[in-house]
Amino acid sequence: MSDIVLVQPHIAMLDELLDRSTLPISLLAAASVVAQDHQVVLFDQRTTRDWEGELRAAVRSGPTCVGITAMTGVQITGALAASAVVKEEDPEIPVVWGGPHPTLDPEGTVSHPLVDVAVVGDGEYTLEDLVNALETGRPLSSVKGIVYAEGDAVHVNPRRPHTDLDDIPDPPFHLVDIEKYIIRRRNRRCISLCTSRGCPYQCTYCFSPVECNGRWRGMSAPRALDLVTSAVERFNLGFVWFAEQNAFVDRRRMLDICQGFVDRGLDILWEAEAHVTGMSRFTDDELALVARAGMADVVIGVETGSQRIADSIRKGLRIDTVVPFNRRIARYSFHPRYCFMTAFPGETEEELADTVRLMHTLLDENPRASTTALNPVIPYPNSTYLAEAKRHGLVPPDSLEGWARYDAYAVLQDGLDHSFPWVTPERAALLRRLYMLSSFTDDKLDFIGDPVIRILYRLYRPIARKRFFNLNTDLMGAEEMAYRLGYDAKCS
Ligand code: B12
Ligand code: SF4
Repeated sequence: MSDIVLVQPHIAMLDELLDRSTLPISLLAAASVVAQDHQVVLFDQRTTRDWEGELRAAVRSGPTCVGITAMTGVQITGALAASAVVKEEDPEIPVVWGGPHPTLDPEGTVSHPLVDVAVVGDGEYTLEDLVNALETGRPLSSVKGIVYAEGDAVHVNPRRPHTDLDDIPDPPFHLVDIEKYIIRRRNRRCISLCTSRGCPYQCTYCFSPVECNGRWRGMSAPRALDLVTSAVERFNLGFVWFAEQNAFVDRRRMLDICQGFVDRGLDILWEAEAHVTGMSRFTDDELALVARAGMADVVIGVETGSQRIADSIRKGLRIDTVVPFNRRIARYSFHPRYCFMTAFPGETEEELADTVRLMHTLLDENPRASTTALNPVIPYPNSTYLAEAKRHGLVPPDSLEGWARYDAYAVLQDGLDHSFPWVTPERAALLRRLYMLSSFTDDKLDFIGDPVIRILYRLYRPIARKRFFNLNTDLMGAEEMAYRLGYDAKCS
């Protein structure tokens, strides 16, 4: 029998296309404290073939609670399916949700009849405290960092202070068969690790300002180095994917970590996330050290080519600095991947063209650069962007089932004009086509496992690139079909 059962929902977007699933790092982190003195079992809908049968059996054995993680969007569908299984087997077992969606909307989350408790923010000590309260009969009102339902009433407890990342144990990797989660990056064995959380910026559409209100925190450099070194040695890794929002906040710490990788002779490549403004503060020598220390990929949110939109979403970015920044970093060995979005209220055709032109310039001037697909921005619960969207007529979902349809792919499929009142049917059709073409403009889909599809994709790339950058979006029948097939594969 297990004391605590954890469930990682399906992340449908990538599951069907990737050979391997990403490590369920959120659940591993959440369980790191409680796993020290409790039996914990983790089911992953992506990798446990009969997750439902195994979950039913585990629930029948009477655990203290079942914990499930969820982001807004399709993960909620899998999270609800798992919650339903628990309640069918034993309605008395508390179902606890944590992660970005319950953190953004804890009250909405526990208003659902299948969810009892929402954990807000960091889970390590809150889960431990909650399990302890459930086991000893201590009232839930004493557990900081949760929102819970009692009959028709919803109780909102005070927030727990952010976890000191130097205090927490390493992720309890023994809860998973790690070989199932070793993905290939640059043909090296890779898992994700997390050494910092939060972000100092205040982008209106993002989860981070709601969760941490501009507060970034990281493990000390020595602790981060030890975590990485031990995971690299234990799992024979050649690549580490830092599941963090902004690695370039604390310059000294970042440089100490990089110097540590070099001094320890760690033969690893890695990926991190950055903001143009923060990364620009690094001198040439410092960026050279970052490259020497193995940074192979850096993900950078630019979002738009329009200064008006950048200001309206509080991106904290001067758009005219992006091209010089890209030129400057072009001399280093790392590959920047720039993120862009569309479908902002009031976005004009000229502003959309500015975005496409900026994407073109970035790709043109740095052969290592790539851009993400041109995703529509999604108004997340309780974000400032949602408040803005409401002023433009948006009626947000009022149930978990509704939020489950709130991700870029579902919204594109439903029709952007259907989801967002400020998007006309013509613009919705244009944005959907731009999204599809932008998926082909560089090597972003090179991870596709099927070699035939990969070759077709590479052959088509130059055509898509030309059409995208000329804003020539009249799709041919085959492209439309590829889009539909791609969509179905992502979401089935
Ligand atoms: C790595 C990452 C991914 C990875 C893997 C995620 C995974 N879970 O396996 C990949 C690349 C697959 C991914 C995909 C996407 N992601 Co992502 N991702 C991240 C990132 C950068 C780090 C997540 C992470 O691992 N953090 C480290 C862990 C330790 O922290 P954590 O997840 O917050 O977990 C802690 C607490 O939340 C809590 N907790 C979490 N779960 C649970 C469960 C229980 C029971 C308990 C008690 C506690 C608990 O305890 C943990 C420890 O303290 C975050 C940024 C961020 N701020 O989190 C975005 C983020 C989570 N992603 C986001 C988005 C939007 C996406 C995509 C939709 C993007 C897209 N358009 O494609 C996709 C969709 C996935 C899908 N369809 O479901 C948003 C989610 C916003 C939201 N409203 O939910 C975030 C917050 C980015 C952002 N700033 O907006 N992502
Ligand atoms: S810079 Fe990125 S992580 Fe930070 S608030 Fe903006 S979107 Fe969120």
